[in-house]
Amino acid sequence: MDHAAVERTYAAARDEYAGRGVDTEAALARLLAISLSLHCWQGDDLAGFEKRAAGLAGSGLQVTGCAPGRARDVDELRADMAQAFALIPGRHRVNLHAMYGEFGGRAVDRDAIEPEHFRGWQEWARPRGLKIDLNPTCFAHPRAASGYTLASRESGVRRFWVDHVKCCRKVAASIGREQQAPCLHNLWVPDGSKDVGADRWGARAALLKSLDEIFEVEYSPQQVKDALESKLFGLGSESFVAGSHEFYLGYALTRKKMVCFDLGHFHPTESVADKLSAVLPFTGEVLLHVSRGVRWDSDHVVLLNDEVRDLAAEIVRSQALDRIHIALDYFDASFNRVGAWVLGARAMLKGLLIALLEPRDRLRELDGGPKTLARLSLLEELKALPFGAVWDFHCLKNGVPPSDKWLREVDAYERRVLSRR
Ligand code: RNT
Ligand code: ZN
Repeated sequence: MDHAAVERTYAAARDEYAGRGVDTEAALARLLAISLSLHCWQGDDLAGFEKRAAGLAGSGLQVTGCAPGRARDVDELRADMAQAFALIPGRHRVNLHAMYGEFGGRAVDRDAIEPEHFRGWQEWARPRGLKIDLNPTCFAHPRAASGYTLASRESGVRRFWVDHVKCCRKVAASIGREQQAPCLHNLWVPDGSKDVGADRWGARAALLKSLDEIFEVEYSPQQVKDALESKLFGLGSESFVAGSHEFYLGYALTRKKMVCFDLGHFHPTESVADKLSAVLPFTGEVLLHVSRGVRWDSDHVVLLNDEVRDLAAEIVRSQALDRIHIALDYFDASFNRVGAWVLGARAMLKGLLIALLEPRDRLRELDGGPKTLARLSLLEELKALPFGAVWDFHCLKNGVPPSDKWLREVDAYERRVLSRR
């Protein structure tokens, strides 16, 4: 479809939505204001740039696949991310992990990470209008090999990871100051046990103590916003996870932090979408890690499935878009890694667009009472409305290929760059 055809199709769609009381232009303006935080770790299978190649020891994370072209250094990773951003409409964010600092070939341990190690990223991000977020890396390290970090009952180990997270918050604050916008700092630790244990109390007491020590240092929320990411279970932590949802929810509510909901970190029948209206009245803001679990927390690429559509609908219905931060979190090495970024980010944005195109007032009128049939029929009808035409128009207007045309550019990049690595 050429430009003119996209515009014609859009004009028809716009009228159809208008007939249902929906302003497509307003929806697109709101969509453009939403930034996703794009996770750098999809580009290199979570390898990072530390001198010591640590593998993913003690992480419970598993990257599978052997597509060619994994980014091997910071220049390659930035080039790949830039290529992905060029195919995603809107202005987005870069989500870093501590292990992606630039350490100049030196062995800098995790408790010695400094803001200067992230200057290069800031210099790269600034002219591109990208804001940066940061995650401590409490895995892929010999001191995480036991499977315990902040909840470790070995005081040396625990102290080491407390110091690491303190370093990361210092870096995040410096990034936030420099970019004149908060850096979202999200903490996930793998801590837990593979088999039946007998001291959940001790592990959680240690985690609580570590968190309180970490957050003794206060930073302005203009610079850093802290989030805590829970998990139900992981590889190697099947029997017990110290940082469970209840633990972090309690912590976040009493210490005024954010919780981070990862879509892969709950029982498969639990809905993160449903949690937003339950938690947001009590917490200022939340962070989302949008991922796709296939049978388990498998971190598959995000697709526009019912889970993502429900989540997007709840984000939009909350009318609190600025209090809900959306990051992506998956790592798939089985196909083109740049394409995986683009596919997942576009799927999330499409979900948000569909949600923004809902006739909100009409739906609310039909909620509750004897109007169930009318409500369900309208919800069914909305699924058939031509959001794809609105999406394609949005892409063209924002200088990125519509429909699946972006694939050609990803293929060309693979031929030109990735396959030569
Ligand atoms: C792990 C968490 C965590 C990581 C990243 C790499 O289960 O989802 O967010 O995926 O920090
Ligand atoms: Zn996550």
